Amino acid sequence: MKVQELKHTGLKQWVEEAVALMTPDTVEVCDGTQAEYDRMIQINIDNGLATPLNPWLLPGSVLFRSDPSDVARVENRTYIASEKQDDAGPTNNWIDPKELKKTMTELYRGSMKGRTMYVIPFSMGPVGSAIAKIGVEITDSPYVVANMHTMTRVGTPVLDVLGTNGPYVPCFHSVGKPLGAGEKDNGTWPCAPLDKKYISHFPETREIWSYGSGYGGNALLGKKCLALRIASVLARDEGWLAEHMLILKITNPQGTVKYITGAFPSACGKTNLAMLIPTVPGWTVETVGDDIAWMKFGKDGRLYAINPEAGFFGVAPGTNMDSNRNAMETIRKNTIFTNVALTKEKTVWWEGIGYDASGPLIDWNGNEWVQDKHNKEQKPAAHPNSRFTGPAKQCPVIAKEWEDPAGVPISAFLFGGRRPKTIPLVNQAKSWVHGVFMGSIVGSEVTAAALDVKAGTIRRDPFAMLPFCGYHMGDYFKHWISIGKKGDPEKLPKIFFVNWFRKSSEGKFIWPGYGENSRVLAWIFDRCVGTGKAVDTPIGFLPTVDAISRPTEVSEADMQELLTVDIDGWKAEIADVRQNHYPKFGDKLPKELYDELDAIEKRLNG
Ligand code: OXD
Ligand code: MN
Repeated sequence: MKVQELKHTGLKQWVEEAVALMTPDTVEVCDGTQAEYDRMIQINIDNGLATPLNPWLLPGSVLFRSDPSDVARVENRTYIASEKQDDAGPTNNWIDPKELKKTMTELYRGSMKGRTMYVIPFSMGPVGSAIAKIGVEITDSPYVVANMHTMTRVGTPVLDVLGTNGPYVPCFHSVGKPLGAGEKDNGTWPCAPLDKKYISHFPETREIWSYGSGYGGNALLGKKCLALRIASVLARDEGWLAEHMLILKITNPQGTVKYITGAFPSACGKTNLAMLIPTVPGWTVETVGDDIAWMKFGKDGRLYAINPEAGFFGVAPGTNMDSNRNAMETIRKNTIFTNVALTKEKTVWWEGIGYDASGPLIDWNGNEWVQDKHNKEQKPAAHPNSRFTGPAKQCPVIAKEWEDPAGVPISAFLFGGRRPKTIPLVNQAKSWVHGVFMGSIVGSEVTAAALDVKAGTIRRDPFAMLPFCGYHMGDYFKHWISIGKKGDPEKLPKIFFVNWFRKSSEGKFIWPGYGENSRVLAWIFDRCVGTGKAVDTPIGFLPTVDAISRPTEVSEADMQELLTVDIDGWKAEIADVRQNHYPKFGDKLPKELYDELDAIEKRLNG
């Protein structure tokens, strides 16, 4: 479709202005068809940026290798450009929006020379759903177009919903690599140097401007940028929740269904939990979403969640038939792999895929790589943050309700992170505010999903939203407290803190995780229906030691340790929150959370 044919006059004008600024050679409005997806992939193959994979083993799938400087979200180049710095808060980077727009306008000037500008109308959430939001992304990357096809709902049906004057979030994206006359990418992933990359959000005007990176969360603007950073601001203003949460459906042996959402920092196995295969007989777990939940109160006073996405953008390393069989089945076809290794048979391989490399591989840098299991220093063949982009509808356990425009009613929220010590296997909040307290102190050992944080340390990541909250985190806590005040306590989800990552003094994991987490989910489910045995402790309700069935590989002593309150550890935790964590939020930290901190401390001392 041509720009001239756009019926939405505001949108048409916005695109025309972008064309005048970015001066692409041609412009295309995306229709969202399979033919368009195939063409985007073919353009990348012709440019030497994509390798088609074995059509018998991985039909419809391709492999991309990005530039080594463009492999993860760049948090130190991500900005919340609110009018007042105080509204962005201490955990976001801020630049005055006028200044930032001036800088970025100069970067965008002529940035699409030699390229095609694609205009992608997309819907976050089922097209036409009352909870869904529409965005339009302008990009010069056919890789982004193809990924957006899988991750969102794209094309003409979205324009039909927009009509002639419907609201949309305008999103600019350019890889920042204009081409000279006759120049081609020729196998070189286009992007700009780090100091020219900007992932910018303008919360008051609800705009997103991204420049210089072609990688996932920096470039697929529906996901982290719209569905979390901008949506969190909309949610605050409109009284709902936009959260970094998976959504799962769980059915007990009697056929009763509950829906649970869970917030875990990046790289804590959210996708694995969302698709887990229960080891507890008679229970079923199905997937509604693996990364983002938008929740609104329904007429019955319950919170209903939708998954605004249409695909999974999952971390490949560590994914295998044991850790996540359903993800492996999902990505058997029509999948975009980025920065994994290539085998001679033109299939894919990564560290933790569950078997050794069958021979020499091509690593994510494009070099030959021969597995050497004796060399602990060997660089990985797949980048630790290498990804698959696969359609959610291909997931064998996708719940039938996953596209229900009304959403699914939520019974429980989980919060968790990678915590080798102190935090028990599971712990139920005594009240809504206690649950908000739990969310506010989430922390995790750092891994590889972001480029610019040091691996191995624990970073506090409140509600797993640290890199994704579009406004002051203190105000965000306040918003959570206000949701609790608005809701009927009987109907609000119950809140649980979980930790699958406890380690022994020898540094070994003492809980097996993965499918065995269903034992914990079963207890959480039981608590939601009013059964499930628990003891009241200073930090919350913990299961009695016999309330959760014990996996054979967990000793009785370890089970006891997983379910015991580590008084000294918790005292240290509380002191750390009081001294190092809460003061960051200044006077925006709600008083209710300090009261909660005092109350827990008192109970621990009592
Ligand atoms: C993601 C992330 O990619 O949280 O989902 O980093
Ligand atoms: Mn995520």
